[in-house]
Amino acid sequence: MLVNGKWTADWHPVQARDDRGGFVRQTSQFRNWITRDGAAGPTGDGGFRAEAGRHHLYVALTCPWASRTLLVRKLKGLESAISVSVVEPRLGDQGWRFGDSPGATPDTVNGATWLHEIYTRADPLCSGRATVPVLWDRQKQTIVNNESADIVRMLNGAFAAFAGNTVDLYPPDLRLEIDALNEPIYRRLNNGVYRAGFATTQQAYDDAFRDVFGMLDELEQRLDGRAFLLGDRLTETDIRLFVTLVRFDAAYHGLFKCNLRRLADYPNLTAYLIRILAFPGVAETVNIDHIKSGYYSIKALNPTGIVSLGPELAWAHRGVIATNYG
Ligand SMILES: N[C@@H](CCC(=O)N[C@@H](CS)C(=O)NCC(=O)O)C(=O)O
Repeated sequence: MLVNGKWTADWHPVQARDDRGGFVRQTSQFRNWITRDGAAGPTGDGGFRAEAGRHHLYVALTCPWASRTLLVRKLKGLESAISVSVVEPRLGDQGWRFGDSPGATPDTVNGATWLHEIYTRADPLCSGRATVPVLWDRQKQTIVNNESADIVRMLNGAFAAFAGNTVDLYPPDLRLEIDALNEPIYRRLNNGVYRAGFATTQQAYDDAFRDVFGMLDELEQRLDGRAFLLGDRLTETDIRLFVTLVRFDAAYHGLFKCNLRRLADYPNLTAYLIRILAFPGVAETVNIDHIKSGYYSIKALNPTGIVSLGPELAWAHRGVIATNYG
């Protein structure tokens, strides 16, 4: 992580824990908002106006948080307005690195080797973890925001003039329901799997494990007879759930010890996953090779770095998974 702008070599996935040994996620530091007219958003400073070609998104295909933003960029048809760089799947001794292995790209905007250089370019005395996603502003030469939940909202809301369609993932009539459902899905499932995987006490693991499977059981019931979480429209909440489901059997079931059931054992959730994968462009944002090699490279959990060959993913044989991001 960065300390006053200098990289310190002791990267470890768990930098903070609560008094019961539970994993505590760092809060994101850059919280400006891109808006249609450049006015300030809910947090941060103003001056970040939506413009085609002004912004660049840094992502890892391993990472569910980054994948949320990539997915929204696709579903909104913002590919020509917002460019993308994809880091190498494995975290190195200086965190995320740019490269040219299959599915990864160089940093075409700042020419960086390591993602942490983007952070110190934005703030030379920056401290904290250099996480993906990062939304970069070419004009101001700084990071707009590094919190995926914010980036998802701004890509959906501020870029209407540049979107290739009229898809709205946060429609006004569903906002209350979306916000209400996002909270437990994040706490119990999106972050719950990390709390299980990175727990440092049995108690913290047990609590997280129960949260994960309690939530999956509830969602399995909720999807009985419904196409999407809030009815027949795909919303932001579906995107947030999808990125965890698509990684579940490949990474969380084995490496994070979320192994009461596989996702494949939930018929409604599996059908739902396949339904979302079938949207044009969605499968391109999913790279199982990056997901597996990325998670299994976390040394604290897997010192040998050996990547599991299984499990077989029934939905991945339907030709819906691209191995390269294009
Ligand atoms: N709150 C952030 C979390 C992002 C995050 O934790 N990303 C992970 C990858 S899944 C990361 O970049 N970790 C690098 C590190 O912790 O040093 C968001 O949702 O945008």
